[in-house]
Amino acid sequence: MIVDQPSPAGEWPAEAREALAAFDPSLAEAGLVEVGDGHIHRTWQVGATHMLQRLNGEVFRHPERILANAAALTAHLDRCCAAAGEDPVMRILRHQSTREGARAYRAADGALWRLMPRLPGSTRGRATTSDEIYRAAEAFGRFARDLSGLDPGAIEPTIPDFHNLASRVGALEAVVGRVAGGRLSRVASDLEVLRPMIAGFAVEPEPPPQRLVHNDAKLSNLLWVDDRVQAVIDWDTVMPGRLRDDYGDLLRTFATSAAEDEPDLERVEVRWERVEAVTRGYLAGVGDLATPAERENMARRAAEITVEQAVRFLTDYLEDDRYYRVRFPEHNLVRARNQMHLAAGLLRERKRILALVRRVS
Ligand code: GN1
Ligand code: MG
Repeated sequence: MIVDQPSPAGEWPAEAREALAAFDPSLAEAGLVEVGDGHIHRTWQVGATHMLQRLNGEVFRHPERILANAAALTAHLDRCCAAAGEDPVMRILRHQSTREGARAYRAADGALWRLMPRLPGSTRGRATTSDEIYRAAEAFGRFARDLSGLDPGAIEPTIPDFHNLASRVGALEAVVGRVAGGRLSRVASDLEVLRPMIAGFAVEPEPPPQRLVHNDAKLSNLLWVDDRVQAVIDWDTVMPGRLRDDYGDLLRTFATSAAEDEPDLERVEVRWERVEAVTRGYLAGVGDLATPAERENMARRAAEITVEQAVRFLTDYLEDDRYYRVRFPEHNLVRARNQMHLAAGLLRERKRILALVRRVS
């Protein structure tokens, strides 16, 4: 977790204090430290005990769905933990109600703020060993297995068409047709590389979303205690989806040791031992949940979801960085090029990945 130094009192957003007072006035004087590794919401650690978050209402048009879904997921996972004899306090995200009994505090500007007791453990910025990667992938597989007992209809999609490549490509082409000059001229050669890659996927009709999956399966969404994954966090995009999306995202983020915004593309290379660790870990986690057809789709998805992510970063670059938080002006372009390069690497390994997914029992 990238935790900045505590901000001087004067720089704390007044709204954060206001929100804390609505939940628990005794927290209003606690130290606030902004946690800076999310792309979407703004998050603060409150003292040692809570996390406070301002939900991004541009990205999540119905942020109240995040809260309703979290309540349903918590209730279900509590039952899973009880059945498995595990301590739910350690694994399960909870939301604290406001003093008036609401699931979140609505500020004067309409934004929703939520407060969550902090779970034990910490996030990690890098995964280095195969064992660590295996455990991370296994945790997301197990998460899907745990959720398989919950009716997908109980969870409302928080972002429609979230992992729909065709609709992501449609959004990119729409912005390409709308903007001119500057940023568009900078991406001309990127579009030349990207378009044939997209065409190569021969966008097939998507199978209907069948399962509840995490939809943002990556290292920064896990809490660790020593060498164990303590909890899967960031449930905002848990919604009906496909196993292949989580497996694909895991390969997108773990197949290379480089970060998704590494500008030196030589470092963005697929490492086979990482691919193996993800595959073995994820399949161990999902167990017999994955059907043979789902396994075949999983192998195909790794490169595709990485192209999808490149499309999303490039779209946002052309839209002047409305969606993802950026740290410098070309950040989204750097991210997009990184993901295109990685996708090409994953495409080269596609057959080998398929053979591996078929082989692992
Ligand atoms: C966003 O904020 P964060 O890091 O959890 C995004 C994911 C992307 C990811 C790229 C709601 O997630 O879909 O894959 O960035 N979340 C949303 O790392 O768009
Ligand atoms: Mg997320």
